[in-house]
Amino acid sequence: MRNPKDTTPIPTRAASTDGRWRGVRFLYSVNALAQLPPDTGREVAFAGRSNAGKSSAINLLTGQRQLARVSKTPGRTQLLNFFLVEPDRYLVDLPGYGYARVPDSIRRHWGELLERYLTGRAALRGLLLLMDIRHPLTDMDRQLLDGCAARELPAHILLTKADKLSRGAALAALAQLKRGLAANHPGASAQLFSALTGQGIGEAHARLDHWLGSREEP
Ligand SMILES: Nc1nc2c(ncn2[C@@H]2O[C@H](COP(=O)(O)OP(=O)(O)OP(=O)(O)O)[C@@H](O)[C@H]2O)c(=O)[nH]1
Ligand SMILES: [Mg+2]
Repeated sequence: MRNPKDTTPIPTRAASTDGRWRGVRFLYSVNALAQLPPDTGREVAFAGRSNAGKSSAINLLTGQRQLARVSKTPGRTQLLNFFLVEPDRYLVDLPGYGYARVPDSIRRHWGELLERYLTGRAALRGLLLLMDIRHPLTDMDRQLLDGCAARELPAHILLTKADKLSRGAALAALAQLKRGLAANHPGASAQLFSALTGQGIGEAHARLDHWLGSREEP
C-alpha cells in the first residue's frame, strides 16, 4: 500500500492525455485543396456518414462540449474543419456523406475534394471511420475502407451510439462487423463508442496518440 506521507502525484492515464486533448482548438475550415495547411506533420481525419456522430466524438475526445458543431440536422459539417492538437498535429472533421438533401453540384464538389484529400494527403496518418452501430458498413463506408487499403492508410472504426443498444446487442454488432472486416477489409480495426456515456474513449485516445505520435516525432 502507498505510504500516506508520500506526496508524489499518482500518475493517471487521464492526466497524461488530458493535457493534450483539452488544449485542442479549432483552427479553420477548408473549402478547397488550395486552402489546406502545408502537407507536413501528422493528422487524423474523422469520416463517416452524415449524422454518424463525428462532431460529437471530437467533442468527447477533446473534453470540450462545443468544439465541433453537433446538430440534429444531417449534413451540418460541410467543410474540412481543422483542429490544432499541437504544432504540426491536427484532427480533421470531414463532411458527412450520404445526406440526400444536398444539391448535386455541391455533392460533386465535396466528393472530389474528399477523394483528393484522402488519396493525396501525406500528413494523413490514419482514418477514424464512424458508423452508427445500427447502420454499419454502408456502400460508402466500404468504398472508403477500400480507398484506405489502396494507399495503405490505417483505418479504425468507431461503432457510435453504442448506448442505443443493450450491452449484449452492441457486442454482437461489433463481433459481426469484425467478421465482415476480416473477410473484406483485413487492415481495419473496430471498437464500440458512445459520445453520450464516454464508452470507448480510452481506446480511441490510444489510437489517436499512436497515429499522431509525440511532439518530438517528425
Ligand atoms: N445517443 C447518442 N447520440 C449521439 C451519439 N453521438 C452523436 N449523437 C447524436 O447524433 C446526432 C448527430 O451527431 P453529430 O456529431 O452532429 O454527427 P456528424 O457525424 O458530425 O454529422 P454531420 O456533421 O452531419 O456529418 C446528434 O443529434 C447527436 O447528439 C452517441 O454516442 N449516442
Ligand atoms: Mg459534424
